[in-house]
Parts: sequence; structure tokens; C-alpha cells
Amino acid sequence: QPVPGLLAQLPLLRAQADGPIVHLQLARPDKRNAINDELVAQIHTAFVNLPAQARVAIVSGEGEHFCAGLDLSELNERDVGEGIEHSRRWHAAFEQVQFGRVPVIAVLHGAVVGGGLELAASAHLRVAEPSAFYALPEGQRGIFVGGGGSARIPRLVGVSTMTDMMLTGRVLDAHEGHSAGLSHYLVEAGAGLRHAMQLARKVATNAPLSNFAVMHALPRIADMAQGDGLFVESLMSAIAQGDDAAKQRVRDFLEKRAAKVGVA
Ligand code: 1HE
Repeated sequence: QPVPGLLAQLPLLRAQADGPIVHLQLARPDKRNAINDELVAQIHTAFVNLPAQARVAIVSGEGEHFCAGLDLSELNERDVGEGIEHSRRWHAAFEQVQFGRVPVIAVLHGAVVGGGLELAASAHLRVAEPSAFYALPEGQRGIFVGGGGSARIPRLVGVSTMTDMMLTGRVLDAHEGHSAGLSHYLVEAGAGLRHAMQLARKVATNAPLSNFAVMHALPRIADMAQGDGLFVESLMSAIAQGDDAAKQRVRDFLEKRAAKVGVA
């Protein structure tokens, strides 16, 4: 169903809700979902204003491609100062994707390039279809990543692979991208959204505090020195365990009401 409220008023992002799952679709297919100033602002607005019932978000692209990256038609209008502000707006928007309220699943097909790959890298899970291809053509365009790519993409594929993609313009097909670590799931053509919905339903059944810990504590701990990370882990795990949801789930398992691992 369409999502009521603010999300229904964003013309470049089509929002649909299915219970706790909110699906946001980039809706500029005639421009291959290139992200202009308006679209980046709408991504920001959408993730700040996810409806209260949302427990998971899915991001996909309308048409033949996920996203062609930065809208290059707006690039030449900016001076250096405006360029910094522009990049910071992307950072603010994608910060809400990665460190917002709910886990985000990206469905990737066709071009996942430049800023499109930066958006995909901000999501928590990536489901790719065989048509997906990945590139960072910033080098060819005379620019640099500005949407958080230099911080997020090396954490998926390593600095070395990103260096290759940026220096040589190398395009990774869906299989190469999958092997490199860009997607978690590589599914059949046309099956991306269905698969993402299945995953979303699983993610939505977790205790919200567990999902919060995975989204907010895990990447921060990974960036810490081990001793600091272990200390934060102890705090986070005690907070999660102290929650009623955890106590109930553990009781359910001990009293044989909860599924065993590996049993649907
Ligand atoms: C665009 C853009 C765009 C398409 N900005 N208008 N990104 C790139 O360098 C990728 C550039 N795009 C492409 O290489 C191709 O368009 C695709 C491989 C993505 C798709 O090809 P195709 O044949 O399906 O479409 P097309 O015919 O190339 O494009 C259709 C229309 O979309 C056309 O406009 P039209 O008015 O002539 O119909 C294209 O101009 C337009 N279009 N991509 C503007 N990117 C925060 S920093 C991030 C830095 C970056 O992202 S740099 C990478 C930019």
C-alpha cells in the first residue's frame, strides 16, 4: 500500500508499505535514477521520516538500472565551496540510510555506478540480480567519490579493488561484484525484490534492540582498537540482554516454543 504522510509527497521516491516493510523506489528511470539535488534531499527526508511501523526498508530503482550515480548535468554549476556543501548533503542523507532507525536492504540491477554504488554501500544488505554491474567512473569524469564511497566501499571490497575500479574504470559484472563482496545474495533475474522482501520479513522479526546493535554498534566496534571494541560489546550485549524482548525470546527457546537454528 502507499505510505501515508510525508513519504507520499516525494515525487522522485515511490514509497510503498507492506506491514513493517517500507519499500522506497528511486523513480527517475528516464535519467537512469541519477541522483540530483532534489533526489538526495528526498532520500534524506524519507529516511528521517520513516513511518512508526517501519522495521525494515528496501531501496530499489525503477526501470532498467538501480542508479547511474550523481546527476552530472548539475555538476558544472557548482564552485568549490558549493561542491563541499553538495558532498556533505549526500553524507547527511546516506548517514540516515546507514545509521537510521531500521536496517536497509538494497536491490541491485543494471547500473550500480558512482553515487549509485555509494548508496548501495550505505545499505546493510545487498541483493543483486544478474544484470547488475558496478563501476566508479569518477576517475573518467575528472572527479572523486563524494557520497561516502571512500569510507564505505573499501570496507566491502578493500582499498585495492576500489583503487583498480577508480584508476582504470574497471566494470565488475554481477558475479565479479558478488565475489568481491559487493552483494550478499545473487539471485535470478527479476527475483531481487521478492528475495529482499523475504529477507526483510526475517529481519523484521528480530528484537529491535538486536537490529539496533547490529546497525549501530557493529560497524563502530569494527573501527575500534580491540580492547575498546570489546568494552563497547559488553555494554551493548548487556543492554540487549536486559531488554524484555530478549528475556521473552530466551524463555520461548528454553520452553520449546521457539524455532531451532536451521529449522524454518
Ligand atoms: C544521466 C546520468 C547521470 C544517465 N547524470 N544524466 N555517473 C556516470 O558517469 C554514469 C553515466 N551514465 C551511463 O554511463 C549510462 O547512462 C548508464 C550505463 C547508467 C545507462 O545507459 P543507458 O544506455 O541505459 O542510458 P543513457 O541513454 O546513457 O541515458 C539515458 C538518459 O539518462 C540520458 O538523458 P537524455 O536526456 O539524453 O535521455 C542520459 O544523459 C541520462 N543520464 N546517467 C545525468 N549520471 C556524490 S559524488 C558521486 C559521483 C558520481 O556518481 S560520478 C558517476 C556519474
